[in-house]
Amino acid sequence: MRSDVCLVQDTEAVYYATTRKSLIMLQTTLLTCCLMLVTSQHVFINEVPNDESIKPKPMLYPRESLSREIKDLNGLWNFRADVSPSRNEGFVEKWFEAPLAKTGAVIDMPVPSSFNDVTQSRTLRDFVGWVWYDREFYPPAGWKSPNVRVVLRFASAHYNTVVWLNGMSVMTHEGGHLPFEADITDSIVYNQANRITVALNNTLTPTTLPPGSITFQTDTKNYPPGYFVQNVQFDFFNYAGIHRSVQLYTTPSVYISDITVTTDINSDSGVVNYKILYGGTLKESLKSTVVLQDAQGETVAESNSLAGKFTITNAHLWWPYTMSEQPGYLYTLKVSISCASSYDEYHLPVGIRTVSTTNKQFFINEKPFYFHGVGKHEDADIRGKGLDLPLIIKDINLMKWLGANAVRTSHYPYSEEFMDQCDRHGIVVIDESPGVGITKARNMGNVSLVHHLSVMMEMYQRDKNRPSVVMWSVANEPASTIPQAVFYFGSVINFTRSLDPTRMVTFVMGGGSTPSEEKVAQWCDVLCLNNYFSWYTNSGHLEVIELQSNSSFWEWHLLFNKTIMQTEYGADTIPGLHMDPAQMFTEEYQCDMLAGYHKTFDNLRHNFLTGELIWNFADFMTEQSVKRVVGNKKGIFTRQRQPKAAAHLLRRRYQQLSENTVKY
Ligand code: GCB
Repeated sequence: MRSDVCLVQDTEAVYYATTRKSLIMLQTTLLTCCLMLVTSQHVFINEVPNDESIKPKPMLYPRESLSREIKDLNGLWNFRADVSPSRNEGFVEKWFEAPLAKTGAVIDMPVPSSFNDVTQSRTLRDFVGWVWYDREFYPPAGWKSPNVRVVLRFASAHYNTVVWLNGMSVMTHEGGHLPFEADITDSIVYNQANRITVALNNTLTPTTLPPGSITFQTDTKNYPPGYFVQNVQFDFFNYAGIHRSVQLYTTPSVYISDITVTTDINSDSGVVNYKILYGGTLKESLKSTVVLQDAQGETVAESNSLAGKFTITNAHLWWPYTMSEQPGYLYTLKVSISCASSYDEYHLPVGIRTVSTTNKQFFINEKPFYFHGVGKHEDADIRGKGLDLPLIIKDINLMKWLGANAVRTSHYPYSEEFMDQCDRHGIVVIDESPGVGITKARNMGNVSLVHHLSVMMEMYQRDKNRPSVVMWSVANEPASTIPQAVFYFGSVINFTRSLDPTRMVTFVMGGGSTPSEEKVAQWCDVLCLNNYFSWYTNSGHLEVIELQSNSSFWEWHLLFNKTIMQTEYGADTIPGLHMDPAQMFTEEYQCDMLAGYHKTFDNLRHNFLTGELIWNFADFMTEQSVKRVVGNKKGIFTRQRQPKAAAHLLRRRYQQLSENTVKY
């Protein structure tokens, strides 16, 4: 056994390891079959492989209604890191069988939060391996009914998670940033405390998303016993923990399991296509009501059918906030289903809008849309990547203060609460997968590919009904010029497009990509470019920016004949550091660098440039390295969300762009 494997393998044993192993074998076989079907150079996986991990797992966001209750399990949980050399003690000693406090010392750990920065322990900050959480809860007595279904949901936990209820395994999940849940109706016990135990492992391997690796050192002259490091292939701290809410929610036994909405425009009318699925065992005939209400609660369309199409005359379209005095307009789709024994009701916000591109522009509702916004991170002092509602609201307010109309969820899907805000405020989202750092051929094998497809499926399931999401980004800065990238990314892009033909699909290219060597860009709707002229190349030479960015844009456009977006540009800046003439790392340099790029943007935005996103909205934490001074400092805001000089410069620009935008 490779020694790194034990960091991600549990010994409960065999259960998890074998399940994963057989899954991987099945995946490999399926992919081999798909590969054998390849008849021409560019044929990829055209349909969803018949694989459990890639099958749609409908998962409606928990919402209270007449028929649904929610019980929050956020708060302080018991916590212990398994610091044993193998990191496997918890599984060997079956910590899930008893309260954690009985098998060793525990500390209080807030949920949601990353665990890394809440204590003074360097070991915990940099910990790699299994950590354990547990807590108890009492299920409300009213839930004890044959007609109540109880679901345990984690909105996200990073990275591999195993969950037990009262010592029984109820679910496992691979990957951070996306929700997972299990029906625990039959495992929950009434009139007594129930215990949830969670084991969570942050180890990244060549086949995780994002990928990583572990280096072990056995040279005892230079390294302490058991020394190993986690290598990451991306530029942010690998925060871990139960990052988003843990909730119990109920549905009736026959329940609405999924709703898919797509929208269209037909001259002045808005079109809402919907499809509703239900779960549970139906013994009698099912009645359904589907009502579309406007923002005032007036019914504008209704039906008794589980799938259909509403045409709304003089519809209020969903507009980005820079394009309308009434942006982010949301209707509500009120769905109810009933049979003799059961009634369920779910309310889904719906925005009517269309998205399209040409080789020069991006369109929302058939009107040109120019993205001027930010690339971000979910990142803050103390809680790391843990969900933080005050921070989300502050960030949305700062984005509007700036005049930013768009955000890329670099480099993973952000919380549902953040996405809700974008829907409501009319902030346009490029929804990016955790496919960051796919930089080596060994990250593009079959196991990686199947996992990537399954992540795209989970993202699509979670965000498919959000009007703010206009484009899926399947990856950030992968090695898209190597031969393996052709099948890998061709498949991921094709698969994503087949899931969702109503939105655009792209991936983001790094500064190292050259148009003539690029192998994946041909399948993107928008060419997304990251580059750092005068920073990583020609450092300190602001005079090259305009020329180099202009030449690069033209070269890409002429070769691929597609519209282009600048998805990253920026300079590390220590707040309060000043120099005139400007030098790298000063506030002046950041301003001058941005201004250099802006000249090119202004020359090309009436041509084929479709947007500009600053890197980064705020300073963020990274691994320690000689290139980073306590994190990446390319924020135009500090990590505490205070403006650097560049925030004011960008605000003037974005506000001006907003004022000059036609309103509908
Ligand atoms: C990039 C990456 C981003 C980094 C950034 C930088 O190209 O996409 O994750 O943080 O450069 O600051 O180096």
